[in-house]
Amino acid sequence: MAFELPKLPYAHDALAPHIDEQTMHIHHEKHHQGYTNKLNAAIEGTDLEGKTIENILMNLDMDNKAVRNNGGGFYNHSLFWEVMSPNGGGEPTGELMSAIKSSFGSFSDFKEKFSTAAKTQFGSGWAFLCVKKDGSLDICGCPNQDNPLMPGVGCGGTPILGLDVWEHAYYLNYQNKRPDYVEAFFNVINWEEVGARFMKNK
Ligand code: MN3
Repeated sequence: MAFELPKLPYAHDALAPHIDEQTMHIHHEKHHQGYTNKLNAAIEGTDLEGKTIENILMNLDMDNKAVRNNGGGFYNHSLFWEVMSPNGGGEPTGELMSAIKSSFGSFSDFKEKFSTAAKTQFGSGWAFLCVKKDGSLDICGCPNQDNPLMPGVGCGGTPILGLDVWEHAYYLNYQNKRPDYVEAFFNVINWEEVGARFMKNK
């Protein structure tokens, strides 16, 4: 069974003005579809066919550039759409908030550390909030489509929140002003979904 482009959980214009409709169309239907197609082509007829994307990434041969780039791209964008919502923003609650406080000090300390990872990721890449094996949270930046499920990448946890800082994610609306895009992202974070992912992976 080949990987399929997941449907967006909201309309393309639902995240505006924070993320504009045209960017969502191009990002989802061109970029994410492209990673999906190229991932399927790269695993077809190999022993990776039929495995879950998590299994593929956790056991990845980092020299397999086609699967590293496109499997990473498939997974990262699938996470990205789900952790945003038109009803998002604000702050998390419950056990996730407790974990944020115990790992970073406060929500604003977390926000600053996550934003710094996103703003300072050189070139193309991602910022991730991850759950580690001991249940603590960590933040890392990763280049290109790498993510911390891959061997030796980032902070080595399971990503529960990811922010795409490739220029294709923001350039139409924000041009070179990546910090403005990072700030706007906090208005659409779906903390309910991030919290559910925390509970599942802690
Ligand atoms: Mn992207």
